[in-house]
Amino acid sequence: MKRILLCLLFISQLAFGDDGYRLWLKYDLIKDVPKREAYARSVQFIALNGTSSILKSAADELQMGLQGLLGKTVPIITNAGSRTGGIVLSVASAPNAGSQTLVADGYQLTGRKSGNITIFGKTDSGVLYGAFALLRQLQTGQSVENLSLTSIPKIQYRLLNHWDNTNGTIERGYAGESLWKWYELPATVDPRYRDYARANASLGINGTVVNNVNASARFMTAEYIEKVAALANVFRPYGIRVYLSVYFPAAKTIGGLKTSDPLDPEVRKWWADKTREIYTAIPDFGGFLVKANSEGEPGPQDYGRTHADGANMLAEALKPYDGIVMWRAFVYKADPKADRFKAAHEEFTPLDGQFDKKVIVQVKNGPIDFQPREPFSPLFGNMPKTPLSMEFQITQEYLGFATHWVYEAPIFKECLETDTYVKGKGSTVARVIDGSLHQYTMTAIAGVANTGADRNWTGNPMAQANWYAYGRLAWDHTLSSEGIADEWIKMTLTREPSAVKTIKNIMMRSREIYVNYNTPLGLSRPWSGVHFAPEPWQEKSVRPDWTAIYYHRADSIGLGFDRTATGSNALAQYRPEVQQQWNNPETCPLPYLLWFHHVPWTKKLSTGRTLWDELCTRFYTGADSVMWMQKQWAQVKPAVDPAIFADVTGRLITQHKEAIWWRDSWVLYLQTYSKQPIPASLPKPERTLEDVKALSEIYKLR
Ligand code: BDP
Repeated sequence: MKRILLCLLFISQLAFGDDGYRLWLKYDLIKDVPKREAYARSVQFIALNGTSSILKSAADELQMGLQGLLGKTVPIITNAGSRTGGIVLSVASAPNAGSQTLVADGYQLTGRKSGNITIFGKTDSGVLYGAFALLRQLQTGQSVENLSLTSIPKIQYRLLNHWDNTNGTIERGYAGESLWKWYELPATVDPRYRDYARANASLGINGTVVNNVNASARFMTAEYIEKVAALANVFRPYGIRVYLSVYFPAAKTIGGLKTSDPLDPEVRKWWADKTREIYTAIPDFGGFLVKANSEGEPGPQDYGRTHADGANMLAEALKPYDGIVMWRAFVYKADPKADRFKAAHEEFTPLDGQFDKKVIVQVKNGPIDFQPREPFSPLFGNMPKTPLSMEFQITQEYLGFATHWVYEAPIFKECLETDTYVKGKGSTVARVIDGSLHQYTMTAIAGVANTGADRNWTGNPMAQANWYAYGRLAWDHTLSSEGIADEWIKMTLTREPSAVKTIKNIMMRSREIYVNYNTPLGLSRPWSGVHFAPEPWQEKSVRPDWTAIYYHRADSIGLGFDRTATGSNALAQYRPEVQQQWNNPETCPLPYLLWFHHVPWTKKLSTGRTLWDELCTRFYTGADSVMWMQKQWAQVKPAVDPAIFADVTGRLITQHKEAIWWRDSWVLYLQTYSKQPIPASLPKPERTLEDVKALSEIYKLR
């Protein structure tokens, strides 16, 4: 009877399938027996000579990983002595690190057939990252004999930003409630926090901002500091520091002061005291992230002070500690005549050189707001005296939430690899943020997290790849999107070569497909609301730059935002070489065309089609390509877990339906201006403009 029950339990687990919880740290048994045996010979012990909690995490992770991958318990010993055939963890520089000397959190893996595999790190964290790198070698089926691998992070602060609220909701979160159970903390510490830390450490992420940039002052109260300290205790052994988003007027709202003017001595004292209180509870606290005078959030300008005044006040409070201020540049005023594109540059470049050494200005990748495709922010390269950090969005606010499959590495790479030309050719955005262009004293990168309490962390299992890709690029922006996808697929989904190839192909094309049915040719859609339903017709809002028509500027003549000298002249914020690429509508690359030009409907483009025909073609091709994704995905069925397969299959059905919805909405709406027929080769939408409008209205209902 007992046997039957056990059997049933096993079968039901099989039927249940992979729930995605283990992310890319699955550590499933390596099926290739000769390979597994070869690995097993090289890793007969783990020598840990040290007691730090981070080194212990490294040894524990290796032991757990090897148990799963090789099916054997590898003992942790304190000293390898003359033994060979094991893994040695060593906090030291490798004897012959070659051309790359180990710095910061870098690691080096060395191994010889007859000796040991040594994981060198200059810091304990370096060893931890090396341990994960070694596991990655095994997980992706690479040899560990004659190992010689050195890797050094190009950016110093590699953070996730969580837009999580005290009530458990996540702003722009699509994977369930917040991971942080504020009501239970600090007494109850969910074991999941540790798995969160492991996943991040496996990528080299070393900091996390736990609360929303639209911050609650509650995080500055003793009650919440204690809760955050409990999280910090879990993250510390994984080399992850916690940071907090700041509600700028906290000195007034919870401190009881009459003002929150950053130049007021009492306000400054309040922040200094508050910071001391935080450091007493969290000795390795990372610092503050601030959204001020942005989208209705209060800030120093309420007192006639500048962003630099506000940031420097917090920097002063942090002076006795090893903490930093990350001051966001995401600002734009509700001015109907202004171009939101220009706002951050106008506001921040005059302040270059005025920020304290502890301040880094955090800039979104594009000048507007995480659009499916945006030109790079013109702030990059234009603040040589102020360290700038990059803010990417991993959560798919404008990318179809958790239903649409969009692999984001190409979005991140596209921005990082763009040339700003500020110091001649080769002055890429990546070189701005890794500090090499202006010799910044501090470098940072942030990704707005896509995690939530859903069992599989990210809602759509394929969105795990975006967390993964962000982390890998934060460590080393020279890695390729394709290489990262390859690793992730092998660690997470399958190692069957043709399935790996098929999935990688879908991933690599997914972003362009999305752009085609959503915002082709440089359209954008940062209008107000939930950022999901198409609403290109939206023309009323509390502010003009929260309407759709503000961005696409459709009229009887054409479409697009003229940002050349005849329009807002936002292009002037870029170097002449960049302007040259974009300021001529004849030569402007099509992906950026409508970002910079108001183009007549009948204008012939480089494709040989008119603007109108090209738009229609892209909307239709994009929507049809989701069917291609479906067909490709169907082919990998035998190679991936059945639960994951079914989950993604379902999401692709929804994605296709919604892609058609986006296509129809744009085409039917723009047609009221273009007055052109849909090209004969394309089928007509099966519904009217009224139908799609009604559909979008549903999304506004409570
Ligand atoms: C926008 C989001 C909004 C954020 C804001 C920000 O729609 O929820 O608060 O950015 O980054 O993309 O501050």
